[in-house]
Amino acid sequence: MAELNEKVTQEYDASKIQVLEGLEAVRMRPGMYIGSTSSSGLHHLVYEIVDNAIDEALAGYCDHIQVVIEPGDVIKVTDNGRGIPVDIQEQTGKPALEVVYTVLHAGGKFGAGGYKVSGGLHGVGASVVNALSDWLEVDVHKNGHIYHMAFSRGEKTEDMRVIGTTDHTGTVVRFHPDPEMFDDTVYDYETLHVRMREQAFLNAGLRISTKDERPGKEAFDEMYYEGGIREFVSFINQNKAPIHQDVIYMSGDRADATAEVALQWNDGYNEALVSFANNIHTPEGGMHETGFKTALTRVLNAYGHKAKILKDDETLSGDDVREGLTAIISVKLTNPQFEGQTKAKLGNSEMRTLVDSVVSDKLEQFMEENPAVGKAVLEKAMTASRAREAARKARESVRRKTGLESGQMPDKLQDCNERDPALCEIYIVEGDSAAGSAIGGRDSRFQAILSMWGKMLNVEKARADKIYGNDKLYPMIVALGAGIGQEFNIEKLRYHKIIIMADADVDGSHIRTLLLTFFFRYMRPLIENGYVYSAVPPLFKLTRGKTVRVAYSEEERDAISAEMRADNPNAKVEINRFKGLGEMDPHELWETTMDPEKRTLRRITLEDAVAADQIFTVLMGEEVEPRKLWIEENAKYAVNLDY
Ligand code: 1YM
Repeated sequence: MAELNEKVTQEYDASKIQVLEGLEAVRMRPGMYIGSTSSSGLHHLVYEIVDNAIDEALAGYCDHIQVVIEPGDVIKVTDNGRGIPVDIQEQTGKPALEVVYTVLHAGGKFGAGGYKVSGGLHGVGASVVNALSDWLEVDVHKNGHIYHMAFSRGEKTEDMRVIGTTDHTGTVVRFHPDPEMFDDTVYDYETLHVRMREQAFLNAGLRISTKDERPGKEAFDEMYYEGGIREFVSFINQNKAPIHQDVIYMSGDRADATAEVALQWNDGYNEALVSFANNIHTPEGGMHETGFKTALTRVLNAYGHKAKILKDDETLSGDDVREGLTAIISVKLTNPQFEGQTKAKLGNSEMRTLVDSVVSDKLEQFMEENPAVGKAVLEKAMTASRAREAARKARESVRRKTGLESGQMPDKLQDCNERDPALCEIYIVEGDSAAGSAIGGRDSRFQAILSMWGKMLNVEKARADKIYGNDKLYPMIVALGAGIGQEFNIEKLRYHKIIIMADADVDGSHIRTLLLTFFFRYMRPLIENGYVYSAVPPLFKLTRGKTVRVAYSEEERDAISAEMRADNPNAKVEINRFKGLGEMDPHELWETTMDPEKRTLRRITLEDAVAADQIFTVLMGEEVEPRKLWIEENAKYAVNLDY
């Protein structure tokens, strides 16, 4: 950050703000600007405001940002930067503050000579938050005065005026999301906390605090990481066993960009490579990741040969050298080009060259200076290489034995008639009696049932060669039809809805977590494409005379019970708790859990692969202590996999 900041010397000038288009567009199509109007869009509002504060930190003027959820789901963001400019902008005759909050795409970011580096996601910004808030107010502390201004739904409601004096500088923004625009306006503290923690890791030396002031939900966290992404790597590896003590850190820059890489290998089998461009997560990778991967493989092979750890004819693949690797790549550049379906891939080819040269120079040097680490890393990669070869052989033999390529389906699958994957669903059901009800109740035209039985293999603890040959997983791999791991091909997937149907108890939660771990590790595109769901069976059955209704939560149970007694408060409503799926008859199961007209499905998403990796590792990994702690903290079977 520091090297880059020094280059940002040009001072703000109100004339640099450009005027683009109107805010009605934002209210008409909110999804275009914040992705969606669901929970993710709601949280996005906060990130937009915070991004402006982080830009101020990147420019070197701010070192503390506070994010508070006030009672009533009001968000307050405070920074100690210079304060948004309040002088009159020539072009519009209005204070810059007003323009920033009422004109779409206004901001120093867009004209030449503004920030050299900017985080703001695809440049939306403060005015979008105003457009989508039923009220928003800003206090700017600057020149010894507090300037105040208020807005609503994109419009100004109070002119800028001085409301007091101050001894410091900074910006305070408070807003309430517009209930007309969002499905739900309740904020999730943990979501904000995790995101702010990530930003604190990415901006070494920036202090960010989060606070929940809502009654009954009080919380406070302060994040400050002197070591930046080094500490990010340690954090991700905290419940894993590193094979070398210190995180390896490398950085370098060119005229208009910087690149930083931090990495550490652990004794596990998974790769956790997380990349960012201008503090924006790039889950689809891009040029910076490509540069990293190519250089890493090349450097380790070259070092291995030079140090005579590898024989002349031995070469390690990229997958071999990345087994058990946790790495963060963070680049900051002037003109990021975001590409791909979700604009989550970095397209600037100069970043490939930059990251490649940083890793080539620095990693080679590191290995030369730390031969013990070099040896440990290479030995691990060589073991990975041998295991991969064993897995390939196992896969081939399984293929020959069971006719994977013949298209023959497993016995445990009751398939549907439809052949178009977009219309097909597969229910993965635990236990024979539940599977029996599901087979009896389903609509066999488009619903297939796969029954699973017994304890499934814990994939976190197994290597690929075991997984291919596993008798529990194998029928599922064949039924889904798309292969696994490196060979996974989503085009071949036979169902676009994969529905995990398990009881709402500890065992059900266990099987769900196991299945999701498996999908996460070996069929991740299933989750990324939103094809995985969890069925939501009812918890209660309410009977009054001949009327039977079901409820999916305690609140719903109470509401329905009251409703059923509306005409006669003394009427008796019998309430029973469903013990499990196996207890329901086929008709009941269809009516409550499988009928597309009536059922509820929870889509499993992977918004935060880092968080997912953590939960899976803690719940499934070798280390027992963190798992115990996690379970204690998270009570009963509240595995919230819906993040
Ligand atoms: C809690 C949210 O928005 N802080 C903030 C925003 C700006 C500045 C400082 C700022 C920028 C510049 C000069 C400059 C913004 N200014 C603009 C614009 N916190 C928060 N803090 N002086 C102050 O860009 O040169 C947009 S954001 F466009 F007016 F410059």
